[in-house]
Amino acid sequence: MRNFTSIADVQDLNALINAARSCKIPDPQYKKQGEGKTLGLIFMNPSLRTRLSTQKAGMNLGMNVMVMNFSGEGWALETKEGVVMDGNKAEHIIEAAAVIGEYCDIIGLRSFPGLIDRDADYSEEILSNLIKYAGVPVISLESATRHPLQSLADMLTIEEFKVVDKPKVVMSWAPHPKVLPQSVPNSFVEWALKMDYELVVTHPEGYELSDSFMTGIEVEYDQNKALEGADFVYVKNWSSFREYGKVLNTDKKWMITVEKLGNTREAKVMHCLPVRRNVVIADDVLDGPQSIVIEEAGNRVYSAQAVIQEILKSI
Ligand code: AN0
Ligand code: CP
Repeated sequence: MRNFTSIADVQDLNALINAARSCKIPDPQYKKQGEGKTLGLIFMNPSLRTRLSTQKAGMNLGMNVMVMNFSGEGWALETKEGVVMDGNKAEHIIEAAAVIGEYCDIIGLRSFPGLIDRDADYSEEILSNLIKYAGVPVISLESATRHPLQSLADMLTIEEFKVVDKPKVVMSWAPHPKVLPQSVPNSFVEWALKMDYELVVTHPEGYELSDSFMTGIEVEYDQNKALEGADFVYVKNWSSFREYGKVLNTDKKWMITVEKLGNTREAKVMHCLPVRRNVVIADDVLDGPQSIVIEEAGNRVYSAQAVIQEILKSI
């Protein structure tokens, strides 16, 4: 593996999940795998889990890790080619990417969508320019359209907690006051589709994800019906793809509560975090025995470690 930006970069998904699982068993060999190599983590947006878990994964592999918060601390970046840079953007990504590539052996990038121009977001301008000009492998730390490290941790978590061979996994939209990316749900269905799961997506009308992610996936607009018999409920808000970047619905009835879980098979509840309590998921669910959100976040270290290990093999 050279870059890790989507499931398409993964040759053997089961092997990668097993590698992540193995990373949980301490092994002195790990520290040697990244010795002398530098991991640079570039954040255009805030982060808790991705920043700390990927940094920890690099440290577990004996790497030097540098983290830079670009927004506020870096120069304002131009990404369009051929422009006259007489506005307020001080540096072009052509130079910035190449320079970061001089200092790092692997680069991680977090770059959220602007959620205004759908075509620009879905063309993954920043991520693809970084890959083009950095000259070293690039890992997505959540891009405009995907969050593959999260999805890998999610698959690992489902594999660890499932009690039937083919669990029913329901991805449910939930309300949120802010405009959020489609990256996490896009990515989740892209990965879950490759697993042996019964996958159902539920959301209000108007929240259909892009066809390019949803082809072949069952949508049930009735949340209660979708939740029937679920083994896992993957909760997430996203903004509308069709009416791009708009909040169309804030109906509190979509919040995940203990009552809603009543017709599931004692479903485990997942969320990538950060989660707004009593807006997205009720307190009694998050504080109750069905929530596995902390274990899920814990798995972020091992999913990042397995991906970095795989990339280190190629450099
Ligand atoms: C981000 C999102 O929804 O994509 C990051 C989640 C990992 N969430 C928020 O901005 C609240
Ligand atoms: N789940 C996740 O990626 O969290 P952060 O945004 O805090 O990194």
